[in-house]
Amino acid sequence: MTTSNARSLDERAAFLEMKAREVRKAIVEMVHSAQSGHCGGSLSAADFVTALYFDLMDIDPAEPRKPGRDRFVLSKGHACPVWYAALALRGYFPAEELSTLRRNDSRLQGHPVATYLPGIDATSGSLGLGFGQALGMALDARLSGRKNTVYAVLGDGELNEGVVWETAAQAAKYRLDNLVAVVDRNNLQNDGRADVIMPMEPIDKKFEAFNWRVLEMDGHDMRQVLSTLEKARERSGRPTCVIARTIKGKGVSFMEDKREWHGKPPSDEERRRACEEIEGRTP
Ligand SMILES: Cc1ncc(C[n+]2csc(CCOP(=O)(O)OP(=O)(O)O)c2C)c(N)n1
Ligand SMILES: [Mg+2]
Repeated sequence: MTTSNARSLDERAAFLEMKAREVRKAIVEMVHSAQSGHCGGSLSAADFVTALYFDLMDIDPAEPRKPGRDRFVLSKGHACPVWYAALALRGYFPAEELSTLRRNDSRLQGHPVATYLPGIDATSGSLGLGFGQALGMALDARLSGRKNTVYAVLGDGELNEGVVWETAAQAAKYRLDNLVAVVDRNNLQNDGRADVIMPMEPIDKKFEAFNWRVLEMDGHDMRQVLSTLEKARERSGRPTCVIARTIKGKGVSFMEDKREWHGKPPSDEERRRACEEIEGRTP
């Protein structure tokens, strides 16, 4: 199931595209059953999160705390439906539990809590703070002589948080080339266009100025996602930022690039239409 370089890039991408459809469907179903939660930023991240969990990361769902495992931190914690979907479909916990999202007694809270679910190493939701935890994990790996890679997923609105740049400076100071930040560049946050609320461009030049290596990819082209993230984990002497150009709500036409789908649950009818589209049953 995990990385197999014997398979061609096309074969791996085709498998991951199928898995990403399952992840997207689970996101829509889970937010529908909770009648609360974040579809837009989960769907924009679905392709690269799927590639990490079903191909690239060195992880073992049977041993979630295996020493030396790669680490994943969803710094934009509100998008946890994509994380819960990937973890469940990868075998960390039963998929039936996804329908308990956001219930008081559920392990699947509206933002991820580290001690609640196997596979979740960092609590997040307050934007900016997950990235700092990822930095700590990368520094710990370095000091302990472990070879694992730490991936942190950030939203583009999240880049407004000052602590993101404190973390960026620290990571460069320690030359943490085991740290990969993936920025989900969907150009929307909850209240509107990310570029309007707080212009952050040029994002690539900003990270470069902080002494990071910067890569870019189309975050919905699975072949590019695979090859770019493979490059990102190669040690380069500097931390790596991957700017993933994405579309918020990707995969469900009526949610795509629409601000209101940041945190709106689908109705019964919208759920039905969304799942049909994801399964490819509508033209
Ligand atoms: C420190 C902090 N401030 C505000 C919020 C409220 N909030 C939740 S999501 C969000 C917008 C995030 O936008 P972005 O990072 O672009 O995420 P995405 O578009 O991927 O959903 C905000 C402001 C928060 N969670 N944490
Ligand atoms: Mg965004």
